[in-house]
Amino acid sequence: MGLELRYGKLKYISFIVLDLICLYLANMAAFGIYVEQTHVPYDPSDHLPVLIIMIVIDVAVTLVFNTLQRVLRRRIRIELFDTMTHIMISFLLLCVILFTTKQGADYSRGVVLLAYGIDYILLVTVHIFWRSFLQELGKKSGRPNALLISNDGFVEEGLQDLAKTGIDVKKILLLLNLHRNEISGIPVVADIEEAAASVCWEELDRVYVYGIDRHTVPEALRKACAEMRIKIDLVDFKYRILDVKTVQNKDAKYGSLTFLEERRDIPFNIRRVYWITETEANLQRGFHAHKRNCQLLFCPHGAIDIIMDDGEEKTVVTLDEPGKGLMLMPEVWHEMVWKESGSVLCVLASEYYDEEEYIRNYDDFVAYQHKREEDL
Ligand code: T46
Repeated sequence: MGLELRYGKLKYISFIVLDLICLYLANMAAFGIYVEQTHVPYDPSDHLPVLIIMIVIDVAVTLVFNTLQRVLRRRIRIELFDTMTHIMISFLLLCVILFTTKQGADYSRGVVLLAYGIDYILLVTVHIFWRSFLQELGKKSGRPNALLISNDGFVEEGLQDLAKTGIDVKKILLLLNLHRNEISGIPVVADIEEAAASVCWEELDRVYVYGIDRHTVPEALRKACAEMRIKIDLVDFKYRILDVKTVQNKDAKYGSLTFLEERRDIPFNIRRVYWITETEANLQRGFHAHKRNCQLLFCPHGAIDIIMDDGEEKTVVTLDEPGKGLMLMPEVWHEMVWKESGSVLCVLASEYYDEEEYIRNYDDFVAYQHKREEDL
């Protein structure tokens, strides 16, 4: 774990400490300049009560207004603006406090004004240098650092895939989390807020979505990524064959039992279940794609071919045993062909039935695919 704390808080704290040092130095400099210019016989300790109030205000403004929120990825313009906002709020609060409590000596106003001016220049400079230093430190491994968004069913596969492409997954967000704290030594963030905070503070270079529908990426995370200018990459797959757990009794007369568990085996929330029965051999159904619906198809009895087409290539998977499941992602054109009469198709779906969400014309499907690619 090294020096890194949850939320990258150490970096946050380091900026607060630097801000306080700047404030102190700015006050000392302002006091020195003021005394030298005006030749007033004041001692620096006379300024101490005001300085303490300034420090308290500084910390409060940082925490309450979250003025350091984007400090790790600020560009110069944002740096100038955010730091100015911080200084202005602090200055106004200080004026109110000094006015109401009658704190400070006659010269305080001049020193305070000068101190905030010097503080502004110091803060901007220190932030820029400290940020570059931290970014250099973060780049040490030379490999991109990523947040992986996935779910229990697909996370391990996602880690392996990303490792092959030379990406260091630093944190994992599980959308359907069964209270796992780490996977293969990589910490699992507790919730979406923590993931968003990680994006803001951990200098992550990439966010990968693996094995879940792109529409389920939480809004808070989208916003954090947009703010930090991090692109959300979708490690897309069109389908997966799942080995559904089957309990085979030693005595064949008891048959076999196959079971699926939400969250453990199925990487989406099940909103709907349907099944197709009383079928003839060679029956053809389907001929559509879904915009959002993720589905798990299985055939507990008989054999059914599922023909999938992503607009570029066709793949056929035969469901011919109860323990074979087909996880079918949205935006895949699919057709089903019954190989035996009486075969049963069971489907678990992530969405409620909504005809608007179907694409039932192949040309529309191809056009939709092209549009999606352009949008990404
Ligand atoms: C899919 C494949 C594998 C409903 O009213 N509610 C439902 O939940 C469903 C699934 C269908 N319907 C109605 C809509 C149609 O009027 O049932 C009728 C037959 O549906 P469809 O022609 O879409 O059936 P299939 O076998 O072509 O497709 C079905 C699913 O609809 C589809 O989502 O992926 O099975």
